[in-house]
Amino acid sequence: MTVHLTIALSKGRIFQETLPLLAAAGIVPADDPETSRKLILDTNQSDVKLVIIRATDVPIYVQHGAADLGVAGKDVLLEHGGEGLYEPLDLRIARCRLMVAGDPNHQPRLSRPRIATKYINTTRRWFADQGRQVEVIKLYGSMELAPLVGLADYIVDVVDTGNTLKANGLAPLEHIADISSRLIINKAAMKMKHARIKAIMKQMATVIDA
Ligand code: PRT
Ligand code: MG
Repeated sequence: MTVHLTIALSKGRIFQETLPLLAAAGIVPADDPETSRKLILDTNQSDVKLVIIRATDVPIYVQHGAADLGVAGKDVLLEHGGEGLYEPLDLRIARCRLMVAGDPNHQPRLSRPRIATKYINTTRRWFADQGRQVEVIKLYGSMELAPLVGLADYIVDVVDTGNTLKANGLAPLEHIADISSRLIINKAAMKMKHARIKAIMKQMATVIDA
């Protein structure tokens, strides 16, 4: 019996850095999502296809079984909450840090400092756990702009080299979490397609440890 597998990936750094891991599992995409407009990509294996979606949508597709497997940043998984998912493998790719950042010389408003972020759940939790009262403002991108125009006192965002913060006169202030991408698996698929998924995980693990 052939087991069909759908793997959810976002294009950009996650797709690029997942390619060698897929290759280790014998899976090679038939198209390049950077140039193709297709949202479903065939692979060299007739029973495996890839769906190319926004990074924040990957856990949602896997949670609902629209994809069996996916690759998502821990930042995205912390924010999603992980419901309906197994997260068995740290792929150690697309690494960065989730940080509170701001202008180190800025005097925050005295009442509730405003934090702009796309990670509203993680941000609320971070400040609430420390008993700090803040107002969280949801943004969808370009968080670094918010402190420059007075929209927020601080931001919460992922930082890699720190060059983006620096170019905007901002600095990392508090370290919330180390981030890397994880293999995520739909809970029902893990049961129904166990042998196939276990084999892929094992083959991926050989290149992660190397
Ligand atoms: O771009 P889009 O809005 O579609 O979604 P996305 O930004 O969530 O996707 P993508 O592909 O950019 O990021 C996917 C995942 O890569 C994230 O969920 C993180 O887990 C991981 N990752 C690793 C990063 C970075 N490094 C990173 N540097 N994601 C984003 N950045 C951005 C950051 O937001 C900031 O704007 O790059 C800028 C900072 O980089 P430095 O090097 O200047 O510090
Ligand atoms: Mg991006």
